Amino acid sequence: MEVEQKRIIWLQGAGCTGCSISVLNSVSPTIKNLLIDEVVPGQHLSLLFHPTIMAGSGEPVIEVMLDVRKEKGPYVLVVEGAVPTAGGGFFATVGEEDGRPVTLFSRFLTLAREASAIIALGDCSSFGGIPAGRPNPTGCKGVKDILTDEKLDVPVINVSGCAPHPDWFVGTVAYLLLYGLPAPDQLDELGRPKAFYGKLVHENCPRRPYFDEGKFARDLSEEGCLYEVGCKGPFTYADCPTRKWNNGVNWVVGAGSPCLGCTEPGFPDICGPFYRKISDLEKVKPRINPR
Ligand code: FSX
Repeated sequence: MEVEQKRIIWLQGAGCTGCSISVLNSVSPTIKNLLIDEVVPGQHLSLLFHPTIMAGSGEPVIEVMLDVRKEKGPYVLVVEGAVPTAGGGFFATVGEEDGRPVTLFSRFLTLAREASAIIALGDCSSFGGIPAGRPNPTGCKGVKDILTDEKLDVPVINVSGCAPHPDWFVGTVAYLLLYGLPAPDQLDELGRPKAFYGKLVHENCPRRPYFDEGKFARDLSEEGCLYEVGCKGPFTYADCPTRKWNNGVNWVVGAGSPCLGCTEPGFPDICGPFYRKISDLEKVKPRINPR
């Protein structure tokens, strides 16, 4: 059977590269399976450009990145990290043209225009995340906000989280390969796959019975719901309590720490201080049980 090559260009902006690290830690399939094998029968991912893991560097890889538009067939653009827009975007650059650095902002727009879909991987790329935290001197923005500003209508799937779970990325890619773009009712109002972000952390938290009976821990070592010590689970959508991390070993509340709200648009500004009860509930109320 002929194997179809599904081309991916992966841009990195303002972030910590934790999104890549998380995906590299995928267990089933492993990153080797993802890059070498057929992810779904008859389809192979062709990761043409990834700043951290590609072997090449310099002009040749920039050419590969740009040539993706000339060759026939669709490609998916993965964006990790926020896109700086202040000062013409010079806080992040990707390669050069005529000896001058080219901004990520400009590369992103060039590649986004012809992409069949964009996966905004991580909270920074989805909503701005930590790089866009107050006072945001670099003017960092998430992908969707930039496309809206530029009046570009390209399908975006937000795979939020700081960092995002590898399964959320792999599952999203597998869905794209198997079925194409998700129907609107498969995404939440923030453009995230409901399969992974459909439920509040609070709904499946093993400490939920404590919340219901009003038993709240006053410090992290106490028995009880962690809401009073900063848990953001009541307004955070993600399947961490059931999927867990590190191949299902544990998750944040299981390890005795509050959920930090890292999949949500307000992260980190409205989620901080992380270990204090959220003080301005008005900001998050609209996000509680909006469905
Ligand atoms: Fe952001 Fe990615 Fe947080 Fe880091 O680069 S979502 S800072 S885990 O890794 O963009």
